[in-house]
Amino acid sequence: MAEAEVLHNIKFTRARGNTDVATPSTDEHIYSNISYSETQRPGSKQPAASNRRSGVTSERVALLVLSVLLAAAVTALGVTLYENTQTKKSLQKLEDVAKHISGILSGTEPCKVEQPCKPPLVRNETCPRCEDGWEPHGGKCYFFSSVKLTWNESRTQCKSMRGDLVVINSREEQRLLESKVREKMDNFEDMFWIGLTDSENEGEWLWVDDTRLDPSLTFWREGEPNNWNVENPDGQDCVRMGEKDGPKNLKTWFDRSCESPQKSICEKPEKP
Ligand SMILES: [Ca+2]
Ligand SMILES: [Ca+2]
Repeated sequence: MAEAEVLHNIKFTRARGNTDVATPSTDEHIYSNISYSETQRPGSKQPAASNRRSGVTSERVALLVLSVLLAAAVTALGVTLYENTQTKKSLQKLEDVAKHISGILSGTEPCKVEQPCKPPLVRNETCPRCEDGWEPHGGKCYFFSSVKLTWNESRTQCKSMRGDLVVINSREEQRLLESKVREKMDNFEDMFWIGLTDSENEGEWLWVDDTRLDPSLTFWREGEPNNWNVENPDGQDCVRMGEKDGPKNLKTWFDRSCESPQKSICEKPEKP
């Protein structure tokens, strides 16, 4: 708002003469012109100043709100950074544990006395005693060979590593091997030799340790063994196992021509 100059006449009155005299006195009037800007008029409303104050107040409120928001953002950022740091620490610990376990299993890292290995990796609070490449379980070491050989060649390979083709003595052992083989198979035909054969007498199944197959502990696939002789006139006298995508009912044994190249499972006891 533009300033407006205002002119005001103000009258001052002064009594003339001696106040002790009874004659009436004559008042002397003095006028004075006083001018001032409307905006400076004492007691007048000052909308411009009020607007400025209002503007300043709004700016302060906005500043206060921004400060609160900034403080909240900084706090949230701090919490996020803290949580990220904790997560990274946890992941690092897990990674260290995984490396330690991997080192123990591969034999590159000795098992420390003050840090005994824990179940289910080992039994009796001791470290696994399998060589590099062998997988421990239940006091035994297993080697899953990816080289495809005849049944006899596979057995020779196992023996060269002071083991033999695997003998399955329990349902629990079959469950373990079925699970391991399922992971390692590339397709439904990609099976593994086990140490079971009827090459001596047809239908008389013997393990490589010369024990007879327990009829209550067999895991033949439906329709097996069938001694199918179209592929080989000698029939099928050796056993391979594996199921890639089929039912998980443990029934994964197939008799097969011993001359057919297959992968294989070797077994030997843990080191004393
Ligand atoms: Ca047979
Ligand atoms: Ca068969």
